Amino acid sequence: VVMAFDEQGQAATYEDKCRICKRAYDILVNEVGFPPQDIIFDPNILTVATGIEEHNNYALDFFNATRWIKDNLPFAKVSGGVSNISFSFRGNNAVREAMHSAFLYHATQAGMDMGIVNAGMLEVYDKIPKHLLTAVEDVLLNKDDGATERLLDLAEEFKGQGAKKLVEDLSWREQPVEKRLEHSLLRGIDKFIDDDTEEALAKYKKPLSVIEGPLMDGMGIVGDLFGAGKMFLPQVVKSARVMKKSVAWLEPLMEAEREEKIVTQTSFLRSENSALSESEARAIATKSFSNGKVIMATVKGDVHDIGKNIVGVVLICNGFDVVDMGVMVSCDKILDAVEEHNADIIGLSGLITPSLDEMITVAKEAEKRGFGKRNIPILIGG
Ligand code: B12
Repeated sequence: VVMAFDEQGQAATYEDKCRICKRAYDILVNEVGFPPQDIIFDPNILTVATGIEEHNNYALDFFNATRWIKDNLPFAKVSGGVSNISFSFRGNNAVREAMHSAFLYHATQAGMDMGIVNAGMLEVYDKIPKHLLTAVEDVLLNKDDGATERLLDLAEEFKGQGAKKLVEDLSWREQPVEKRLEHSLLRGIDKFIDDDTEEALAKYKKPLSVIEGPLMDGMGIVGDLFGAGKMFLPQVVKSARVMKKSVAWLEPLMEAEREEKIVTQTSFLRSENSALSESEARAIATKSFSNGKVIMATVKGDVHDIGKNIVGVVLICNGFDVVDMGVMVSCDKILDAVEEHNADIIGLSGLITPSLDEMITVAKEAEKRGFGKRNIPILIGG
């Protein structure tokens, strides 16, 4: 990691950031033979809105220098310590969170690869109140001489808010259950998720309808914001945890639905044939409700499992026995499990592009092991 410093001190302006990073790059790559893809530049994120005029262009200088580094120093990465940007608003978390989020949004657009940021002090870009966002972006993009003054005035309105306030301001709890679920998913709040899931179940009747309805809708919004660079990885991790908690609350109910069917069928079988023992009848009933055994796994290299888990639950509800192998599962392990469990179906999940290649590998290896001749289908999804 190369910070943009030289014998004169730290680079503050666009020109100095570019010049020092270029100098370091040339020494590392051309003289030392260091691999350029292993260089991470930190071109200094410096505090804006300090009241000192020379500081007004600091954010813009960082964005522009990042763009220049990505265009001119091939393969090098860019990082930075984000919370520095908002130091002049210490004590005013609402403004700081908005500044961090807006800064990250513009910096990633410019090509910033990574950053050091307090995930607890990060607002969802699209959820920043519009007038605050305008004031923050006017400062970050140094729109005019009055930008700092306007943000300082506005900051008064937000004093004492921020991370703490999100938990304390419960006005969103007045909204319909779908909106509350969406809010919890977007903000990564798990405090009310069990209650809201229960309420949604009362409304939607079936657990699966809750998953496929409001929960999937909420995750769709999370995905869109993430894709647009308006939500950041730590926030999405929190959303994913909330989603998992909700699905975990619903899961036993779906299991219970299946168990009820098995119990009914078991007693029906025994009433038809009194020679059958309870366990024999149950085994037949279970089998009659089993459409086959599925080995489910997220393929090697991929950690996404929410979709796989949901599909697993849906399959169970539809009478399949599911062996869930988890995430990042190697080809060999998946295929060994098929043999060990004498499975009927392979289910592969993966959401990142390289997973598609990994799925092809699994399919080819499955063919080699003769699963094709045994008519074992491979379901892929993601
Ligand atoms: C949540 C999430 C994460 C979470 C995952 C948490 C978890 N435990 O799963 C975290 C934050 C960890 C994460 C990490 C990353 N993510 Co991510 N993530 C998402 C996000 C926002 C939602 C995925 C999700 O859960 N959706 C909800 C579920 C219910 O939907 P689903 O997965 O599509 O599943 C449905 C179907 O696809 C299908 N299905 C799924 N599996 C199967 C299997 C079978 C057999 C069948 C029949 C059907 C089926 O049925 C499901 C129900 O309908 C998506 C964006 C999006 N909207 O999809 C990005 C997304 C998938 N992630 C992405 C990326 C890039 C990453 C990272 C590489 C980011 C990074 N730079 O580190 C890492 C990946 C690390 C790795 N090695 O895997 C990209 C992938 C882009 C690409 N083309 O490769 C996406 C598309 C976001 C984006 N637009 O950039 N991510």
